[in-house]
Amino acid sequence: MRPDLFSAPDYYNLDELLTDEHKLVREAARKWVKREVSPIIETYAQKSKFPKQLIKGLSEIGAFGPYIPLEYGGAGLDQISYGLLMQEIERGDSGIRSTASVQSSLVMYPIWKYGNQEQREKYLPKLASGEWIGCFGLTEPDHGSNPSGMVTNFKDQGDHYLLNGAKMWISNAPIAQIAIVWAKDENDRVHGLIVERGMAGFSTPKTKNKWSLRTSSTGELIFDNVKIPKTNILPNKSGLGAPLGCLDSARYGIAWGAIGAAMDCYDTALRYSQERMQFGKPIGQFQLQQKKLAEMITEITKAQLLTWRLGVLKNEEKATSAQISMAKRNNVEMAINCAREARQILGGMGISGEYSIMRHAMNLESVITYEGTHDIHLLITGLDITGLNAFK
Ligand code: TGC
Ligand code: FAD
Repeated sequence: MRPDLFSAPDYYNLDELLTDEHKLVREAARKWVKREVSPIIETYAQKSKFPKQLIKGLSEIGAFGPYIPLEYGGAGLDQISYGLLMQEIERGDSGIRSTASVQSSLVMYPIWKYGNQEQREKYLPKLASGEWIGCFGLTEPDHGSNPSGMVTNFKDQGDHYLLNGAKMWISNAPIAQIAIVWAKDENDRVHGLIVERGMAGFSTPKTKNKWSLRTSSTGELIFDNVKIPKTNILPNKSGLGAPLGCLDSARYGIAWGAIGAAMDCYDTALRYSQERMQFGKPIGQFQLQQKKLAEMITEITKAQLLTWRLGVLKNEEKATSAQISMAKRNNVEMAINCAREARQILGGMGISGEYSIMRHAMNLESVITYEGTHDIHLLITGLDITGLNAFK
């Protein structure tokens, strides 16, 4: 891959809305991505391998538990800093952002919010430092968009629970020490269980042959009569609202992350359009290419404004789930469209691993599907504005 010359677009001077702390956090992440991610990421994507050596750096820039309090090893930052971290990491690669999203919002968050003090002290510092990696099991082979239908279940055996079932499409599963697993009790109530690698009957086969998110390790979670100590249930919240609450936090991070991928595509295409000569002119001088670039920066700017405002609402604890859905849906589609247009501006070079664009385009096909598909988020907005539920 070519040297990383990224220069971030900020067409509406949004930097003026950020605090010094926000800018410091972003700058540290941006430098880390340029130094550690960009030089190696194409090779790992081609090999479909997770670059484990990045775990330490992710922890050091605060990407494991950005908003988790310092006392548990988190970075104690606000929601805008969390968003900026996801933006910068996904500017490098969506798969690496996925690793950080899952660790922070889908593993540390439920332990922090729904766990007891003992669980927080046992797991959070190890997850924040990257000593342990976690994963989150909600999706099942027959229940993706409708997790309420899940069949994974546990039975009370007196001194322990017995867990059976399977989860699929689970990010980080093959490399995780712990899994937050959502399963039904004998009364059909959903609970979160902390399942640890090494428990008899628990396995995590790797998902092979992905054309997307190739730097993220994806797998299944199989539970065959796994004995779960009773101390491993998350005691402070149950029902489907518990996993969906974690998704709110992760979807918010993805809304920011997608902007990062779009900014990288735009910046690459802009530079290429100024350098690539055809018909004796830089291709950026042709109206058709200017239209693509002008529309890209317009959509990126709108997404930046939407997401910054969402961050303010999140900091004030006023952001609704439906507002988060709107931002996830809008920004990921915006990023896919930017990747597609940028790829065309680069002509044949657009499909080459010399540049990041095709990798972003392929990654974003997962991002538009996971954490609630594009259609599901539209229906969440539809429900919110009409009061009529398309899911029931
Ligand atoms: P519904 O009856 O609407 O709700 C059930 C209960 O949940 C509450 N709730 C929420 N709570 C918090 N946050 C939200 N966003 C919530 N949405 C709903 C709701 O109030 C209710 O509570 P209660 O107390 O009344 O029981 O549920 P439904 O069965 O009709 O389904 C609604 C639907 C379709 C919107 C929802 O299930 C959904 O979002 N489906 C999409 C599934 C999804 O997003 N899966 C993601 C899996 S994890 C993943 O993809 C990780 S990828 C990570 C990476 O690599 O980066
Ligand atoms: P389905 O639910 O079968 O949907 C198929 C199509 O039908 C979609 O277009 C959908 O929009 C549409 N559809 C479904 N219901 C409706 C409806 N009511 N109205 C209109 N259209 C509808 N899950 C986890 O739990 N943890 C993870 O870490 C995780 N990581 C992932 C990583 C990757 C790379 C991928 C690809 C997925 C991951 N997922 C994870 C799973 C992801 O959340 C699901 O793929 C997603 O929720 C969609 O479920 P599904 O694939 O079963 O599709």
